[in-house]
Amino acid sequence: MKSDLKRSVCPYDCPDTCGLLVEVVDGQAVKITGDPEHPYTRGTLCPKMVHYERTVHSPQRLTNPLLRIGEKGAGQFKAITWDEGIQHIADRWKGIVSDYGAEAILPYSYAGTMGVVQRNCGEGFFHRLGASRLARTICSSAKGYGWAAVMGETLAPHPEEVKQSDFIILWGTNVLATNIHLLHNVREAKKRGAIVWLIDTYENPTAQIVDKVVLVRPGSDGALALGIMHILVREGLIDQPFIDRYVQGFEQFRDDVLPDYPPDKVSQITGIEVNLLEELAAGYGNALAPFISLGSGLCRYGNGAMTVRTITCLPALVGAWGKPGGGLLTSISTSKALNTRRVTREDFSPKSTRIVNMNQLGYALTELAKPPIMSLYVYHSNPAIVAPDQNMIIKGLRREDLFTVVHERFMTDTARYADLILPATSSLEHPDIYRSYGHYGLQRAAAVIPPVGEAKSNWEVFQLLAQAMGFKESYFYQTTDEVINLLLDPPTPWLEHIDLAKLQDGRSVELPLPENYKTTFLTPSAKIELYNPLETEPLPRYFEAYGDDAPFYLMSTPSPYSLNSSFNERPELLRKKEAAYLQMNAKDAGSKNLQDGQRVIAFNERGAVDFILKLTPKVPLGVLVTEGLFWTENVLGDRAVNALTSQRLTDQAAGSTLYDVKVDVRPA
Ligand SMILES: Nc1nc2c(c(=O)[nH]1)N[C@H]1C(S)=C(S)[C@@H](COP(=O)(O)OP(=O)(O)OC[C@H]3O[C@@H](n4cnc5c(=O)[nH]c(N)nc54)[C@H](O)[C@@H]3O)O[C@H]1N2
Ligand SMILES: Nc1nc2c(c(=O)[nH]1)N[C@H]1C(S)=C(S)[C@@H](COP(=O)(O)OP(=O)(O)OC[C@H]3O[C@@H](n4cnc5c(=O)[nH]c(N)nc54)[C@H](O)[C@@H]3O)O[C@H]1N2
Ligand code: SF4
Ligand SMILES: [Mo]
Repeated sequence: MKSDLKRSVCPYDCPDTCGLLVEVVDGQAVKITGDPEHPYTRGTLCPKMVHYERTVHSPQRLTNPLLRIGEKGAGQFKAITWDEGIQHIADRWKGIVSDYGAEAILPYSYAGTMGVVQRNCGEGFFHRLGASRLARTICSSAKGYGWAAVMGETLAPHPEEVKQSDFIILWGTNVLATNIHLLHNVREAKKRGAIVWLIDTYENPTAQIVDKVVLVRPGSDGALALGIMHILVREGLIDQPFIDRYVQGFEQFRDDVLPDYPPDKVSQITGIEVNLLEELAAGYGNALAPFISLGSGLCRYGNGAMTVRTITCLPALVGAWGKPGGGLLTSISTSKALNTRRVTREDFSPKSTRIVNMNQLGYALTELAKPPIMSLYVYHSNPAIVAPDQNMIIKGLRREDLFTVVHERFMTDTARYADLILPATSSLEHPDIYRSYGHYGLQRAAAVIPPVGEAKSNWEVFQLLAQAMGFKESYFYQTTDEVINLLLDPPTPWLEHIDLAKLQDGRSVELPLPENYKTTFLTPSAKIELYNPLETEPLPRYFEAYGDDAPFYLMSTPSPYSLNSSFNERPELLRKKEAAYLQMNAKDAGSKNLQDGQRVIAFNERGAVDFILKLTPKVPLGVLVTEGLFWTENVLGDRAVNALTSQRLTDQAAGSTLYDVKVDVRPA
């Protein structure tokens, strides 16, 4: 038995983008370890990926194209060949295009793989087809918008910076589950004496490792940030020389906005005691190098973009950007390092086609007209579980006249509703190149094992579809490696200074950061824009989230043992998640006459979902928490948590409002 050790990259939607070493025996991946030579992740992996080979070679992998033979959603299929499958799709699509126009076809994809080619190559195909476009805003578009309203295209701080900070705020992020390598850096800072605060809506698992926890009323963080800044100004804890040199609009902000947010008023809005507010503001204002790690939870509200914009103003007031270890990290954007447009091929689009928001798939499938959606093509996403308003999505997927194709590795809830399923490769079976949104690494990965069964990669399927639809553009007839090369050549300014040989060899390379990048503000004014004249609200202010007419806010947050709806194929990880629990404060349970361990139903105007009640002091009054997304086969009832969430969008950037949801609870 010959054993080979090959390099690869974790393909999942996680900021860490770890380097992997894969032991391959006879074409099978037998062991996965972290790559100790990876400059940032240095050989450690999370509990999900230490046995990635169990996902790759899972007995549940889809290995053949499948055609529906039973009712929609019943999960009855027969195996067909790839030729039959592709021909069937092309025939149906040609009919739909001639009867309704190509906009009656809707692609749906998100982040099953983060590889730049496999993730984006479908866009070239669907632009050429003239299909409706998908606004891919389920995750954190509002966060990106809020950051950019203040900082423009300024580069995010390197995550190693946090090691030098003496005061760290983990704001709306459960790094123990979702960003473990940042947590390593936080721990190192802590060893050197840094004080760490967590600001969240409940004591999430990361609370165990911090010094102070602030529980904020869901959706009210904007008011909290304004309250902190009010105190900073009142106490003179601002960095006036930094402000004079680098900040636009401080005086207006100080005089027109901050007086409206005194501590007692902010305490009422946020539910945070005035003393704690004062302590937090004093700690932040007196720190030598305060650092904020800002998660996405708080951006998924009706006021999410404004909340992020407001928090992003904080480091400017204390001059944190000018100090090693200071600043604020939301996401790292290195999209400009690659020629991504050479893969997404906007230029193939015949005209500006209709845009459908991915958070409103339910409406799109049930209410959209002129033309209605007659075909849905889902790849590397599982909207029946991850997207809001599950009942409306399922109503749409049940439509007899909707032709649904799902390209997947597993029989997900979405795949069950397909008319035709195509088996997808895992990341070990196809080549790609990976950027990261948590560090500055770039890494190319080759396929390290042959495809499992008859699985094909996203790019290979779009090539077959292009051929069957009669597309002649040479773009569609290139190998995956040739497409990767399009991204790298001609080299963007960022790539001019990296070790290309190392990249081609499959090792991670760090994109170089310019000197003084933390005080080089890439905004129209070249300053940090507290006042932004291009915004309809030129100055940040607080307004309320949507909420619902129900008593409890519902947080549906990530679990360490799954990633969105991925990893539900792993029995040992499912066992660690135990069950779909609904965490509740004992006092709230008492007033509802509910007991620990009891089966309950959370409900609102959109749906009803069964949970097992778990009483815990970690959740404050008026808040409920469920950790992890489950496939429906692993929950108690027939619906999962997104039957409760809404299709409403954020204030800016058309993001999801997955946490801006209220429910009531009753015994099952
Ligand atoms: N209630 C609630 N809902 C949420 C969230 C939440 O916190 N609460 N989180 C939201 C967030 S932040 C996000 S980003 C979205 C994520 O939503 P998605 O991007 O849909 O993520 P996954 O659920 O991981 O589903 C990805 C699917 O892609 C498949 N896949 C993996 N690799 C490939 C491949 O190479 N090709 C193909 N064709 N398929 C592949 C996997 O098997 C998996 O079933 O979910 C959102 N939904
Ligand atoms: N293990 C694991 N890792 C993951 C994922 C996963 O599902 N599992 N998902 C991946 C994806 S797609 C993403 S986008 C990232 C997400 O990662 P992050 O953006 O870092 O956010 P999360 O860790 O999801 O934590 C969200 C936190 O926000 C809190 N929160 C909700 N509402 C509010 C509010 O109004 N105010 C405040 N202050 N806090 C609030 C929640 O309680 C929760 O603790 O993680 C990625 N990594
Ligand atoms: S999911 Fe995140 S932490 Fe886990 S191996 Fe992948 S990149 Fe690393
Ligand atoms: Mo996400």
